[in-house]
Amino acid sequence: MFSIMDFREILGNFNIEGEVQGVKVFGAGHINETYLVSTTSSQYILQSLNTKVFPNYVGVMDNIEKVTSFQKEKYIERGKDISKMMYLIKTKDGRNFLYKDEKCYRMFNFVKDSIVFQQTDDTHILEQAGMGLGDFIYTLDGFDATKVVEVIPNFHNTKIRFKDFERAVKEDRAYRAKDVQQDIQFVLDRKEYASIIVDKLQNKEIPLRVTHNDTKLNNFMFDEKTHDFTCLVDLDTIMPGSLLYDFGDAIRIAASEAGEEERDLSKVKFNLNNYEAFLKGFLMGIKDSITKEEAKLLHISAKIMTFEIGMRFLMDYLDGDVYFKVHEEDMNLVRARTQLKMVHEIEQNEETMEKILYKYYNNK
Ligand code: GN1
Ligand code: MG
Repeated sequence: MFSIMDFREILGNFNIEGEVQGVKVFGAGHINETYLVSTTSSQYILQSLNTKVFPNYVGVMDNIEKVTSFQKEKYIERGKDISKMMYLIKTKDGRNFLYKDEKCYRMFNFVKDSIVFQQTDDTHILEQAGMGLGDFIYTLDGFDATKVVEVIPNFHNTKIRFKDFERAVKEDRAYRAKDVQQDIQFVLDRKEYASIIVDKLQNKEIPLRVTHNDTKLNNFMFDEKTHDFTCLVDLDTIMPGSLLYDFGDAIRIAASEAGEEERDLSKVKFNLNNYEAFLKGFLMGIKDSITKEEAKLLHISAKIMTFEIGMRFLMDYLDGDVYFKVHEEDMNLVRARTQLKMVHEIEQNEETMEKILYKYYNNK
């Protein structure tokens, strides 16, 4: 438990308005600690960034500052409401964050009257989410990707993730491999998925962009009343990447009928209506900023990104839960299994997914 007193000193360093009235735990991320701070005149998000996952926290904060400033300018040019985007609240001495007791604290504005959804089959929400992501990439289209640092090197380099996975299987640090042989084999049998996006990026067949890199549905915010998209949160992994990372990672949750931690695998199903709604919104949001090569791979990206995270969860289970927060002993295995089941589901639906893609993307 914590009290406002614990936060008083930290909050005193930031440029916030009003007297602090309350601080409560907020959100459901696996990596950072997040709090909602209420003052007499406003609300803010305070986060302590996990410096073990992000040792280059200076780079993380620098990326966020650069990208949100660029976004802000574009919003103003386009007459869009900047209170509907996330930006940094700096410290009183003008810094992006406060480093205290080996922790990196940063604050953001709280986008008012907004909510998140863990899961939904409401096509308005999904179309809005797709449009929001498409618009995010569209807005950052002119941003030079070399201006942001790769804060977690090779984060979505699925080829390297695959090698790491093979290492985890071989070392079997937590002595768990014997019980999950089928899951391991499922991953090993799909080695070819790992190179599809990475090779195209390396060969420059698809462009390197600035991407979000963590686009699960609960990182999208919506207006409480209209359920229209407001903004994307969790900007730590903003890095150079491919839009296919973002689209695929979003679909793996947006088009799943169950959550990442569902134990009943019969509930883990791919929902084509959800996929269609998200895709439709995405193509509207991104306008003509998408290239033909990228568009051609949109449906495939869902399978690849789901495969990647399934492999990461299984690897962490084999390593003894050293990366993702777990609240039950087998949590990483449960997460791995939902994701690998989703891969199987996507494989079954791939042809239909491609047909739906060309229903909306006509620019062949
Ligand atoms: C982590 O920040 P959070 O908890 O939403 C992870 C993502 C995974 C996600 C799976 C930096 O995201 O890559 O897709 O868990 N972020 C990092 O739920 O590893
Ligand atoms: Mg994250």
